Amino acid sequence: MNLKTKVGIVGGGPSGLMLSQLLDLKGIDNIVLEKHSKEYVLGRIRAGVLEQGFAKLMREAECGERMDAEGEIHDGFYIAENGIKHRVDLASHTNGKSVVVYGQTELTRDLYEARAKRNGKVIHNVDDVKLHDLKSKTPHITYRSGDDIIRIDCDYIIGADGFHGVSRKSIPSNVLREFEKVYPFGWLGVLSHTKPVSPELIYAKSERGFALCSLRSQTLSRYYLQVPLTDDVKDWSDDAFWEELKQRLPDEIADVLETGPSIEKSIAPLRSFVAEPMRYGNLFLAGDAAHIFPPTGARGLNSAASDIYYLYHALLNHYNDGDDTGLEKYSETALARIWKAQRFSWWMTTLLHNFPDSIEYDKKLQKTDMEYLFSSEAALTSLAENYVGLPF
Ligand code: RFL
Ligand code: PHB
Repeated sequence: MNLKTKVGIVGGGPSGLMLSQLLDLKGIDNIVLEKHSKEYVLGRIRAGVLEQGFAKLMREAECGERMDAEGEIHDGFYIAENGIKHRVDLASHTNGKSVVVYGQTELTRDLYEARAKRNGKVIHNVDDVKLHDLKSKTPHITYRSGDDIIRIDCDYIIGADGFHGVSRKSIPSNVLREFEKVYPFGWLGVLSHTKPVSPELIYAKSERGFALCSLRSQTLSRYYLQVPLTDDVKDWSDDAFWEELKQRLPDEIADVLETGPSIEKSIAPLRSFVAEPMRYGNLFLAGDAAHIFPPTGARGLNSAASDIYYLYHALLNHYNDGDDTGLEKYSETALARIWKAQRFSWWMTTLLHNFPDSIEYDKKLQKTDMEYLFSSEAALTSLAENYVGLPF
């Protein structure tokens, strides 16, 4: 069977769905191919903090209603260091900017619903996705559905299929450059139906390792612990998790921590990764397909949003005005912002974690970095402007 569309989008995560919805609202036909079922995609617990640029894009995609009703605006967060809590006032350091606490699961659900409402073409459970003739004016995608091979002819292919997807791997290795830093620890995350320990997020550095107190709502908490990569999630009972978390938090926080059964528990390794260029012929990479951030600065999903913003406008200019400048400059423009977000998430990760191989000199610098941060309005402004998201 043959299908035809303008934009073929590989990957039905937040990046792919968002671009699909934005293009469709402007009458640009597209098809999304997703490897997994909708239930599987919605079962992945990931991001929780959205910068304002992302929230704006959700509204532009006519998907912002529930986010605006149920998401929480946070204009600050805490950094705790060995028992002492410091507040980072985002609003006062950024002319009133803030972030929205709204789970990636909910946001993805909103995007799926919006696509369904407009009869968007989102095809699930596709196997063997392959990209062809990327350097030609007539690229195409093939995939397997049961015993059939389906071909989709398109003008452009968007690779929004995450870190393990097929798109980045379709770029010849003599063209693609990959920059990677793997951290010697992971994050053990727990989601639980308990009241969040703090109305605002707490990033806690302690001698036992890093911990994060986050939330999805006033009845749903999300907590993380830095753990060695050798740890197995099966060896972490709920009791062991809560006990370790308490030990890493300031006493006044640990004392009021509400504990309960976990409804999700998983370990994610921490990695910084960038692939360059983000374009090869008529294939454009977006989101986790092109870059990965350690979660410490909450940049992953937010950086996917800026890729989608640039691509959306570049494709609009192409189809509406025959202007290809945005497409030509996409890789350069997107990468400039990505590297700034990489710098920030690397810095925040380095500031807050215990590195097993760090020498005394590194420890002194880490301590000095923290002291400097809370003694300098300039340093706090730099942290705040990066956390709420650099402009795009
Ligand atoms: P996704 O979400 O990985 O979606 C890609 C989709 O492509 C599908 N796929 C394929 N489809 C067709 N054919 C193939 N061959 C395919 N191969 C794969 C996959 O099934 C999937 O559905 O990438 P996308 O859309 O670019 O979105 C990126 C975000 O998911 C990611 O950056 C964030 O979750 C990162 N992240 C955070 N980001 C933030 O901005 N703020 C946060 O607070 C935050 N917290 C986090 C995070 C990521 C975490 N983990 C587990 C990695 C917390 C954690 C713990
Ligand atoms: C989350 O709530 O999952 C979360 C929040 C902030 C981060 C990372 C993850 O920096």
